Amino acid sequence: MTADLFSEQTETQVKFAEGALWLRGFAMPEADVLCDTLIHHLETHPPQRMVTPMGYQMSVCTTSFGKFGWVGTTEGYGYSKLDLATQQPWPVIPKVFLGLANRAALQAGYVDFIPDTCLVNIYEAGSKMGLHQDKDEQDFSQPIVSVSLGLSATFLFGGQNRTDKTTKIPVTHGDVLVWGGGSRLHYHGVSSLNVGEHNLLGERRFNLTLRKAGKI
Ligand code: MD3
Ligand code: FE
Repeated sequence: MTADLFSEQTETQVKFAEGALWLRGFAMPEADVLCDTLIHHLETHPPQRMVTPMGYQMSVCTTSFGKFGWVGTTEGYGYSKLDLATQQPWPVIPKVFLGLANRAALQAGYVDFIPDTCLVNIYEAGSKMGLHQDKDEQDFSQPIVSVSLGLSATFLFGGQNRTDKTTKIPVTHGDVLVWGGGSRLHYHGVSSLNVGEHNLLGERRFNLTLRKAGKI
């Protein structure tokens, strides 16, 4: 059973769980620059489909910026200082990403958020992300900032247990979500992306996930 509390929501700022804030359109002032930066970046850093510990390929393609990048191999999930495809360090997180993440976190009450990794998830029609927890980071007191660009998607936000009821959050181009505090370890996922065409990104959705993966 999935509640659909937010499909009628029009407020720009919605607290949907303890420590979690949905900032609708918060990234719109930077959205064109974010998209240009990402499209340019992907030319030299082709996104890859990571694998699950069971050896299944994910439907989402990923690449990263920062001191660390998120990787998935049959050895498990975690953070690597090197891009496994190129064996090179990841590129630095662009200042415009850092500024946006810091201001979004502050809006939710988290001061001085300085991410050390930015995961870029690329969804095409049919790509999805099953319910999971983000627990590869060292310090769960640090928030997570997620920026949605391109095609709209449905976030699924659950509870502390995989089988807890989920709430649907319809995220669109320019929306920012900040997660932390009491909901930092809640299960979440993304429903299968619908076919569509976005004027800046085409038939895709990009999601930036900015995190502090390392120690303080
Ligand atoms: C809820 N990515 O890469 S972050 C991921 O749209 C991931 O690609 C989402 O989940 C995506 O791990 C965007 C959504 C998110 C992140 C952390 C959370 C939701 C969360 C932590 C607690 C609760
Ligand atoms: Fe996640």
